Amino acid sequence: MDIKQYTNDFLDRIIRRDPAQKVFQQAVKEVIGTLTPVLTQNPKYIQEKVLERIVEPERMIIFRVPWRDDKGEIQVNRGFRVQYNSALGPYKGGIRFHETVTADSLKFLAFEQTFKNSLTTLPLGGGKGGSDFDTRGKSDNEVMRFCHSFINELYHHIGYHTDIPAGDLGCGAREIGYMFGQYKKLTNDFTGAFTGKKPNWGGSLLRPEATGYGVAYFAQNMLATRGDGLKGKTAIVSGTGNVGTFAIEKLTQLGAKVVGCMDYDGSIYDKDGIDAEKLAFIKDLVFVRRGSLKEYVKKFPKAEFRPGKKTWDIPCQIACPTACENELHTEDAKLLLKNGCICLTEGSNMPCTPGAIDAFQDAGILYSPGKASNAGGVAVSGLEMTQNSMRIYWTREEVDQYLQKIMRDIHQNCLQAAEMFGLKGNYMAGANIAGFIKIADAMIDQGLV
Ligand code: 2IT
Repeated sequence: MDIKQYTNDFLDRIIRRDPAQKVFQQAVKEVIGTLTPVLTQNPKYIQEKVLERIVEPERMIIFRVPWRDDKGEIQVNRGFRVQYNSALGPYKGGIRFHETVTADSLKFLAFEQTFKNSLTTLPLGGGKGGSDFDTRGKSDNEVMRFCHSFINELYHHIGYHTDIPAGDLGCGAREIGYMFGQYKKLTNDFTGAFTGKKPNWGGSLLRPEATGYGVAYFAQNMLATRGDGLKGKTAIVSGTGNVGTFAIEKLTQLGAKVVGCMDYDGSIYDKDGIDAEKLAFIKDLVFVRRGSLKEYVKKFPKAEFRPGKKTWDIPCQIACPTACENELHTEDAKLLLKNGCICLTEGSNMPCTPGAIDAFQDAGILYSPGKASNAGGVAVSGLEMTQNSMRIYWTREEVDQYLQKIMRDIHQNCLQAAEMFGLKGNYMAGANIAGFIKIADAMIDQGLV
């Protein structure tokens, strides 16, 4: 069989079936494009129609979320949960609250999550959920009423052994708290049905930091393959949410100087580097005051605020996109390369467009896909589930040791899988291949379900 022809026909069918699902198509194309050697050596995956099965979520739930705002007016949002694949464990993945959330975007994120969770080495299936509700500009009471209404429907479908949501964009400890509270009220059951809980009621220490720290550890592992390290390197981190702030923190602790970051309003360029004091200011701004990075330059006037501008023109050696999908385009990649970037470690899910990835790979710099380098967050979610089952808490140091080991193992598994199939040093292929084989074999073992 001509494998190239088979995968091309397969992608055509996906596009014909759901022509409007652009980001999902993009994610599938990226994965399938790297599987040719695996399919060639293992015809069983074709015979068993694993590709055809893996691109269909096991279940998608779409529901109405009515709630009342502070003015007493009724608002109606749309809620979703994509229970994508449970071959390796219960569905696991975050909840995104943002105006851009659609069935397409969550199906793509759930697909990515399934591969990412497979890479974590933990027994986790893949899922994702959310709503087109935007937490920005809402009061705590509005957020609580919305979260309670969201759970009034979602609680039927989730559970400790079934589907364990966590946070994502627009959904942090506050939202998890309101959702967990309502879930507990409705089920009369205190279990670890959510992760990303606060540590005083079941959460794991280091869960907030885990994704960002994991990104920095992954970059460190990649650089080590070239006898290099983070010490003295200039770095850029695009987002300043949960992933970005903690990536800045760990990159700095490991010796890099982070000189730029961004939020919805624009970016900052701070040539002196964002040290611990400046980062504390950003964290307070983002997580407590929910303000804009514009304020950074009022406090630290030597830095520059660039309204509406992204970070990618700022010269750096290490770049970590941590904002959202398709935030880094071909022109941005070219600019980064021209300015001396040697390592691109994705912190968000699919932040680089296909053209940008090609540019990095053609230039031969270190490039890692989010499903490998941002897996630290969901990995510590997995550790939170373990602690909940055992009814114990691990110390910060214990969780950090596990996190470092998991990031090392993911890095190693990507390298090995890539090398085994003749694609040495290609982290994207390695992540897709290692993630795929584990899920595909489990699906075959479990038969047609
Ligand atoms: O994209 C992600 O990996 C997450 N939002 C975290 C998911 C989780 O279950 O911790």
